[in-house]
Amino acid sequence: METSDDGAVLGADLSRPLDAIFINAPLRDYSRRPRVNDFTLPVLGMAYIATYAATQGFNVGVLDAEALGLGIGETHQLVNHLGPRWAGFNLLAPTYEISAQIAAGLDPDIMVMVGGHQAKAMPDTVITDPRFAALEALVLGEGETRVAELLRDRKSRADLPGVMWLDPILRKPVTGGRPGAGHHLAPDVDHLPFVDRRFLVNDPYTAPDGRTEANMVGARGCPYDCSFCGAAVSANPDITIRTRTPAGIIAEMEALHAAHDVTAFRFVDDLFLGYERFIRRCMDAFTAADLGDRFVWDATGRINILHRADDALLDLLAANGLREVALGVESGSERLLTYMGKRINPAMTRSVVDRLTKRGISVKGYFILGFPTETREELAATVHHIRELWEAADRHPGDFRASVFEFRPYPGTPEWDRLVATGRYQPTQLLAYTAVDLTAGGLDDAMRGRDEFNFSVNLQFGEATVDEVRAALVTLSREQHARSSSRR
Ligand code: B12
Ligand code: SF4
Repeated sequence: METSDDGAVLGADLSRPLDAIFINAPLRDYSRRPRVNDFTLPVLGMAYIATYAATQGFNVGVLDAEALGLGIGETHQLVNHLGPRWAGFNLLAPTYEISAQIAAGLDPDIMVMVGGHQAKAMPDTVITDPRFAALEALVLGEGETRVAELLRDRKSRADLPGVMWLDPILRKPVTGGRPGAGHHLAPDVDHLPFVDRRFLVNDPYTAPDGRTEANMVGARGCPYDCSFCGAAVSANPDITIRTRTPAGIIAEMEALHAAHDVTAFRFVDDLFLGYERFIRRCMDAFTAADLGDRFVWDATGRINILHRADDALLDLLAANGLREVALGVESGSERLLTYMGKRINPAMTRSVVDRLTKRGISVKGYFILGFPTETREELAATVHHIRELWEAADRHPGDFRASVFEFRPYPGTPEWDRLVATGRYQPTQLLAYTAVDLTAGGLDDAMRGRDEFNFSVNLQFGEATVDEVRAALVTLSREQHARSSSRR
């Protein structure tokens, strides 16, 4: 396998006809304002699909236009130049517009397939969008096995569950599926091949501390229903929640270590440390494999679950190499946390951060500012909460990092439905995501690394104005940046 001449399409053999290129759209048109952050997480979902398709004999590649900082024109020209049979898109709500513009620039004889959260949330809108005129298949949910079937034969879409297209005569969306094909909706995560890293721009990569790191998926789906979240259970009725066997997870870690000398791993799942029985099973296996002596790893978790965990379990997580756990703290207001359906409160968070950082486990907390119904006082409570969590961590070996976002609505989520039901917002307004430059044209060091996350629908959802929300976001991000720089 090779990359294309300019190295943009990864994993495909360009000397043979291409079956498919999977395109991750850029978040904005980088030909207008260049990308200023230099790191982004890998597109594991597309790499899973490409890996599986390659094992079925197809010649496929991945074009991660976000990671490469490509413009819209550059992206479709590159695909047209290579002329694959299919082009595939992972549609996320904020990248829908740009994906559609790329699709509109493709040669009409390249067949298009789409998947991802936005495809699932608004399938009819996507299918009838004239820019997706070449769309042959919209795949709801996890794509590995259905994509391979489509590459084998476009007509298989009639047999596949959760695959939609536009009836050419009636001009109406149609859904395929025959009895007995349900297994396609939840591929067996223990039998999928390990992600072939040749499809990824930046994984494994060398971290500033010199370690080689890789990202992994250990579980799929989340049983919680946080009102804002694209991964919320009610927004993903198709997903069967599954965890991989600890033995399979360890085997992938060992394979990455053997092939690339990876010693740090990051589980980017919706929720990895999601329930106690799984955590215990996994930690028993990690202990038996002596992972804590050789590797470190980061994972997503839940405050309520870690709050219930006893000290011995937290000790075991630390001993097994848990370096940083990412937690959705979201707000310092108990009322707002209840409104979001978080099932946590600020006192629980304080206790969990204290108990983890005491053991040398760092915490990355995610926060949302400007949430619907948030009062100015509640916004101030969140700012205060972040500061007290910083102070708590200052007393301990583990660190606390705050990652702060402006609220954005995603279709399909409970919060989206609640906003639309107020009658105050039209879906088109809620979908009008625009990139916001908080980096002063790339000069502000503190905001540069987070540029990809600074986009907004520019609507006021709580009591504070959009400008007030952004001012708080910039203040907190700068403080965080200063703290991180001084700890290095
Ligand atoms: C890692 C991650 C990233 C990475 C990689 C993103 C990527 N494009 O793959 C980075 C950091 C780059 C990222 C960026 C963003 N992300 Co993100 N990200 C995630 C995270 C945590 C895990 C994704 C993952 O690897 N999952 C595991 C794999 C196996 O699943 P998957 O990616 O969903 O892929 C499967 C299916 O979706 C489908 N599929 C995927 N692509 C395709 C393509 C075709 C053709 C087909 C048929 C099927 C198909 O098959 C795959 C295999 O089963 C998710 C959380 C989540 N629930 O997924 C959020 C999530 C997907 N991200 C989200 C968002 C909003 C973004 C950003 C727009 C946010 C931002 N900047 O603030 C940007 C988009 C930039 C971009 N163009 O990539 C939202 C999406 C919400 C929504 N309704 O759109 C999620 C759900 C987070 C959340 N909880 O709200 N993200
Ligand atoms: S915020 Fe986290 S816990 Fe809540 S639904 Fe999303 S992934 Fe699950």
